[in-house]
Amino acid sequence: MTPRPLKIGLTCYPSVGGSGILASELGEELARRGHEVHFISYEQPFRMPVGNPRVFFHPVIVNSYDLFKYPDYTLPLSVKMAEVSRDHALDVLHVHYAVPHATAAFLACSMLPSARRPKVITTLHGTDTTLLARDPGYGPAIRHALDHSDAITAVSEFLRQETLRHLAVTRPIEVIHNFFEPHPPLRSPAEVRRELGLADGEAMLLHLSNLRALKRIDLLLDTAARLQRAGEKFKLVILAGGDFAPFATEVQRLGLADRVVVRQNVTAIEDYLQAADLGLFTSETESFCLSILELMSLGRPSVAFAVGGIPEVVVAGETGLLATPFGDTAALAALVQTLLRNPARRTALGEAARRRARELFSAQVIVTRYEELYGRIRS
Ligand code: GMT
Repeated sequence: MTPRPLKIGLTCYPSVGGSGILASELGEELARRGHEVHFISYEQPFRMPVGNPRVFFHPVIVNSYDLFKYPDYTLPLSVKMAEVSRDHALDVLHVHYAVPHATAAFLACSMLPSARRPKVITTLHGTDTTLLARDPGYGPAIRHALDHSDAITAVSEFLRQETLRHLAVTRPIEVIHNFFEPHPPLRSPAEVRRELGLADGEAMLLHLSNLRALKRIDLLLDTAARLQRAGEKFKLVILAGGDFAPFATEVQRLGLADRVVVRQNVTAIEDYLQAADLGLFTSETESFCLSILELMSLGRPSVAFAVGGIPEVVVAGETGLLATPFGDTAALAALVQTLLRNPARRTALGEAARRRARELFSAQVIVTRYEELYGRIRS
């Protein structure tokens, strides 16, 4: 039976980060399925669908006051969440990344008469519990907000376990993995490779991230330097969701200036995913690693360290290659080399990755699970 269309509020960080991207893609898919979607954030989310009559954006205005040393976002966010819930009769408020969204949802609901309260779902994405939940200044507030959510989901089993380890939450945590639904690329691989200055026979290694400290860009560059010393022909293309300038000196020092190509805040990522030969990631932890899934969806395998939830996404040796222990860039570079030298293996891993992405991490599978969850908590 087709569920009746719902009015759904989605709250996330708008900047380039996996949780905001996931929320944006979820909004797009929910709208496609006939639901009315209301994004609430301080800026329009980076990949929020535009021009869809069922998608709305409600900005949170944060004023600055001399009397505060630190600006506060949680209160204006909660007021906006209450306002949108009331004015649009939201059925569900689905918040992405617990801090501060789950607390803001709790406050918003407290401001509404009980008949007007939407059901609250908190989706945990990673550092909201692996890092912030361990901070005594955040932990109790996060646990309180989770205990008052109508449902909690985590994007991997790893994250579910970590959350239970760091926070004694009383509600069950359901694992609903991330999904990715690629848009058709706008340019051919040849056009993209030309734009990036790739010569014939040069492999394209692709890294996508927000460049935060835990992405370990130092190890990424070290791996590239090892491949260069080994005589491999490649360019490392970095789609950066943050400022790459702090790494420019290291690129020069390692003699990688001709090898590293950086593009900032790219939206048509499918063009680059399709042009890539393989993905390369050096994070010290990831609850999931949406970027690896993005590559898998276009049939491209990745090489990464076997940390956090990455082994739930990548079946080592079947849909990508994973190195251990974390930090062993010699091992990581060796795995990259095996794929650079064996295009047939690369293609086989990539095709298996594409199948796995479609079978386990597609919108069809995952968005349906969110819809079922919305239906369950409302009944
Ligand atoms: O938790 C974070 O570090 C932020 C978050 C983000 O917004 O990018 O990243 C997490 O959420 C993504 C989407 O669910 C996951 O793919 C990332 O693995 C995860 N990052 C970490 O766990 C470090």
